[in-house]
Amino acid sequence: MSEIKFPAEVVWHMYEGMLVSRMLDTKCFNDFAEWYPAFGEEAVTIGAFGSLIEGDFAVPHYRGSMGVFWLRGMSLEQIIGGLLFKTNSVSLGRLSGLHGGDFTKKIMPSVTNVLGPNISSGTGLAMAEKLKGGKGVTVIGFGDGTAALGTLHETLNMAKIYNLPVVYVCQDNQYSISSRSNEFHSWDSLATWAAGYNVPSSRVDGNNILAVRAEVDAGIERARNGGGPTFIDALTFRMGGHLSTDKALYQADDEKLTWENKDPIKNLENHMLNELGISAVEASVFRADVQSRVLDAWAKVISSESVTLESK
Ligand SMILES: Cc1ncc(C[n+]2csc(CCOP(=O)(O)OP(=O)(O)O)c2C)c(N)n1
Ligand SMILES: [Mg+2]
Repeated sequence: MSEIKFPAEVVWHMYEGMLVSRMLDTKCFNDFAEWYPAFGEEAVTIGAFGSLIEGDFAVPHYRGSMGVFWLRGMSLEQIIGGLLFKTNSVSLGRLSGLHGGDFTKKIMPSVTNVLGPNISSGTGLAMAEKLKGGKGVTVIGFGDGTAALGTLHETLNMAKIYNLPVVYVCQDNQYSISSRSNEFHSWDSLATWAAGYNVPSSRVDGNNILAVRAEVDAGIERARNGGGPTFIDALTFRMGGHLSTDKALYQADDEKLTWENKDPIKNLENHMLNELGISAVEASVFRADVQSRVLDAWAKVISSESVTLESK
């Protein structure tokens, strides 16, 4: 990781974002009957959306979306309010926490459980921005399973033809529920597909947040300067089942271990210890602080007013 340089405060912010995501997921995993965690995929979500500025648009994949909400300025209380159907939630309980968003912060909600439409509607945002002559860039996240749908292929072609300011980031965790992506994709890397539509594309180590962010930054710059779309296949691994009740018995033990050793949060911590000269104690104090902020916000929100039929 050492070859890619970011200012120390940017690295700390990435670390904080990954911890917020991991801790919210852990709480949901433990407390809810059913949850879809992004364990192990935080470098993709936090890396891909970390450079967006005020006029840009975020269109996150459902898995790990809460980390993106936080990056875009939603408070922990608002995010948790969305999970618990509280009156402080942006949608007043009409959208579940994972599928939420906030138009005022230019975060497109995925709205339904149907996969694929966020790719086309996100591309529509990029087209609207271009027609208006704005400088905003759209980053769209989606899974490797979702990438097999026609939506991505139609929109990639269109984005190229219309030279749209958009970066497509595939959160390639190698699984669609229990199916292995190499069983349902004809290419090893989805970047090959995008290249077929003449869209600049690459595969990046999705467990290295510095690499993800650097690659997405290049795509954002291309888009902002009128260079059109970019496609990034961020290769990562779903550390665990599709949802909390799935024990992922179809994942091989040695493979699980290999990827656990590549945990993106530990990866960044090692970089901070070795390159930024922070101590293990500093890292653990910081982790504990993020955890208590998440748990305090949760305790505050859980006892607040819930949405009722009368809520407006
Ligand atoms: C159009 C559509 N087909 C199938 C499903 C059922 N489904 C829900 S999550 C999921 C897995 C999607 O895999 P991927 O896009 O790789 O995302 P991941 O869950 O791995 O993050 C599927 C098939 C759906 N919600 N929508
Ligand atoms: Mg997947």
